Amino acid sequence: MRADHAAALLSQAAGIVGDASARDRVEAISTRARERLLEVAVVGEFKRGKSTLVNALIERDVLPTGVLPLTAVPTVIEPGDEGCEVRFASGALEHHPLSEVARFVAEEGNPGNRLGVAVVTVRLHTPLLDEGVRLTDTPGIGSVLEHGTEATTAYLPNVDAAILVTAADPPISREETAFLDRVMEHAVRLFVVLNKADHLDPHELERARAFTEAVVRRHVADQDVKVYALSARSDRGDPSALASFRSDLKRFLVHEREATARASAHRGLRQVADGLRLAMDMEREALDMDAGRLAEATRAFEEARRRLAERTETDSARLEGARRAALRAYDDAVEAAAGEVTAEVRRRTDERIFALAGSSPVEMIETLRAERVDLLNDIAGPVGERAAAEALVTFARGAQDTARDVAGRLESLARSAAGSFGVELPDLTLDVPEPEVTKPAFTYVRPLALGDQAVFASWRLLGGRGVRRVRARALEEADEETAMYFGRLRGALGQQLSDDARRFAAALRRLQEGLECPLTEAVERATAAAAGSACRREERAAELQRAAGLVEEALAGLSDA
Ligand SMILES: Nc1nc2c(ncn2[C@@H]2O[C@H](COP(=O)(O)OP(=O)(O)O)[C@@H](O)[C@H]2O)c(=O)[nH]1
Ligand SMILES: [Mg+2]
Repeated sequence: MRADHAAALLSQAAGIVGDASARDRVEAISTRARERLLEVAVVGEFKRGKSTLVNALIERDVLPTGVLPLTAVPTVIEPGDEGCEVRFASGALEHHPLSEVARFVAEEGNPGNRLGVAVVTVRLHTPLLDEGVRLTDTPGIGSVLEHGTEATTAYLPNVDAAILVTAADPPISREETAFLDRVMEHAVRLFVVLNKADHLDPHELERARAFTEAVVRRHVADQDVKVYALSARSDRGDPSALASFRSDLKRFLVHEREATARASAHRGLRQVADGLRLAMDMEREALDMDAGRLAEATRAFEEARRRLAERTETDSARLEGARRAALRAYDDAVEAAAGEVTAEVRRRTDERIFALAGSSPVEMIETLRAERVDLLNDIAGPVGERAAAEALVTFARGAQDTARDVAGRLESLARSAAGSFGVELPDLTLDVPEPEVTKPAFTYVRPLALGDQAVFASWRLLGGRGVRRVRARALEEADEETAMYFGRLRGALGQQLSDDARRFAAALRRLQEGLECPLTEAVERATAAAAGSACRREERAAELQRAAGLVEEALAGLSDA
């Protein structure tokens, strides 16, 4: 049975029963299932033709090609009103026309990412995007390749499919095969494109394709991966190869969309159905109770609800605790590596001072400052990323514990409600949310340096002693900036975790209300119905009977699918 048929039956049943909140939930579940976008990441080494391929897939030249991309800035392409949204590391948001994308994502327009861009989101309508797809053009493979499985666990699960773009010259690289291993761990559907087919003659091309396929299959044993040899550039090679890739990709996306939407809608709908069924059973039993017994059952239910409310109050505190534990994990990881990072930054600074020996003190300090952003991204970057990933994993673990607790207490509310009204406890499906953790948007930008140029200039007169002063000053700045790097990343992480915690608390609240509201309303309706005439009670019993039939039909449909 299709989820929308089950949804229609449940909505009708909720209408008969008079449970408006169940009807709203059914509506929300259907909308969410329809609106969820599939995430497709396009990865590969620089210059493989990723951006060219994305443009070919969306049939518009939106992304700059043949440019040096900024490693820290991914470009997200999703369906929406035409335009480009630039999010900065500072949190600021700007809107620009599509023609300006290059200004923010390419080294040329934004050298060293001095604008501090975190992510660029391009919106437009094209047939592929309107299927409900979000593409991410990643700047290079390093940004999706994480260190260690735990770290990747925090990032990759949200990706539905990855397109690895490689080419024959040079052949598939170590970084690219390392990426394949990650794909394996996370059951992400993989497509491999061997681009620039027009560079090879048919014989060479077939050999390159077979070689790439053999390498891929060695790494991704459980997927029957096909390697698509094609030319992403529309003015090169055989256009039918690109067309065939596009149609396979589209077929997968349409199918996957239906399957994932169906799976999540089914879980949600089953929960609504279980809640409705229990509520109806309670109300039916109540219709046959005498006033004294009904009052007693209601009191017992209220008591169970009160206990539930007490424990609910601690959820936010527990999530806040998980957030703090996450930041501690970050601090510990940074602290463990800080000595090494500082020493390496100093060593590289010294090397540069030696290389810059002919320059004046002012020039030397300015050059070292300008180079420090890259130096820190290089040395502190991977450490920071690992530490942030550890923090996210720590948070996710704490959030999962909280979710398990909520599920346990909802089961006990249902048990106590069923017990006091003397109805059989159904198998409850609780659509327990998974915490979604997001990697913080962070780009290190140069701090404002307040240098005293006159003092630096005067150091020239000191000869060898002047160089010593430059060195002392440069090392001091290097130390300060290393600490600043980790501090700013911590700030971005803390903010991100607060957002994640807030969203997760809301999801847990929805889970709880999904069961608590229908039961509470059922008890209220039962009290009202029990006070009515015998004739009205009979009518109500018949309505409940009819609604129960619809719920059973919906549940039967949801369980065969
Ligand atoms: N001959 C040929 N060149 C291509 C093809 N696809 C991309 N290119 C070129 O390869 C260069 C890098 O492409 P780009 O999309 O910027 O690569 P990215 O860094 O992976 O995003 C550009 O000059 C493209 O024009 C292709 O199919 N054939
Ligand atoms: Mg590119």
